[in-house]
Amino acid sequence: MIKGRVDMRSDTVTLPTREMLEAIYSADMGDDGRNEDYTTARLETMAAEIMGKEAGLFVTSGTQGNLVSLMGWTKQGDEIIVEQDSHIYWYEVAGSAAICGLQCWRVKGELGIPTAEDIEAAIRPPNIHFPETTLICLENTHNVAGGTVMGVDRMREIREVADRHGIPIHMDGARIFNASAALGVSARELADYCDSLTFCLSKGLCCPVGALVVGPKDFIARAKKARKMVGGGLRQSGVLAAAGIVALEKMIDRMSEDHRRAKTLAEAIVGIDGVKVDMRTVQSNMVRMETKGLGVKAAEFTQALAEYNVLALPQQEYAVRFVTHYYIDDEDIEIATRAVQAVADKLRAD
Ligand code: TLP
Repeated sequence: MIKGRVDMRSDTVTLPTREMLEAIYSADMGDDGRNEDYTTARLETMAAEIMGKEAGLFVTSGTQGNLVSLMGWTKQGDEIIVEQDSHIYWYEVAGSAAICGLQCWRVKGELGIPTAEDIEAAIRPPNIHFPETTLICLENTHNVAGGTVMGVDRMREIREVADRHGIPIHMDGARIFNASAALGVSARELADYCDSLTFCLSKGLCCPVGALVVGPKDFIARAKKARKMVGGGLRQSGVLAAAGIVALEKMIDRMSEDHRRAKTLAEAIVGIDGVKVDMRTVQSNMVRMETKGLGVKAAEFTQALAEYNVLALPQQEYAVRFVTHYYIDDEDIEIATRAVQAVADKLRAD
């Protein structure tokens, strides 16, 4: 991290820890295309075990994980159900359409969390004119809604709908360990309600690159072939997987620390004149702040904030996102709070 800079744009800015770099240095490697990279194989097995699934697949990014999962479950011309503001719909370059040939049916959730009834209503009945609904996608935690968490009861209800209609569920669990920490249940319990799940190593877990897809063996075999098709076949990927193993062993249990700091920041800035934070959304490691009351767009606000060496993401026209992570400590939260206060004061004075 750049010294003196408080970077809260995303948890993707995290650097590998010293322990990860040491593990990378001594990693056992081979050609994964020949199933000879034993470090990658170990990471895939670990991921599958943690999530209680038959098999795992190492992929280069969360986006690639979601893409090969869609390819593994669907065929061209199908329809998939996603939440209205899901990452798959907004931020994955329409890979679902361009590469998989899918149409997304968007269901609006309350703070990003859809109801089982709304999902059921979106499933297409048999009709010669209709595409077939072949996948339900969930996102936990939900990025655009501000890191909101889908609880176990809702997941169970959606699972019941999926089972009634014989449709698999894929979870974009890029931040599943944040969801797990926020709910106080294991990631495995959350994964139990899904057929497949993607989770990221390169966000709160601090790895330089990588994500995992887990699910049933036959699905993982299809996803692996799809990964090859999109150019994601790997060679000495142990160089990355070694960091992933450290992440799964050492980084998962500290998520609630990030959540505590996000809450501290939210509570400190919500009282500032003109700053709006919907405290209901502060559930994990994100704080979503609205700038309308200050009379500026998010990008103008973050630009002013950067002058205080505090970086936040202008996520939508009037929404700024702060994300806590391993490299943000209590002092950084105080610095960020003072910077938000200073920018807000200045904007009001102008
Ligand atoms: N999200 C990134 C950017 O896309 C904005 C971020 O900084 O939050 N699912 C979810 C819910 C995500 O938030 C992300 C990344 C992904 C998938 C994609 O992961 P990557 O970036 O590894 O492709």
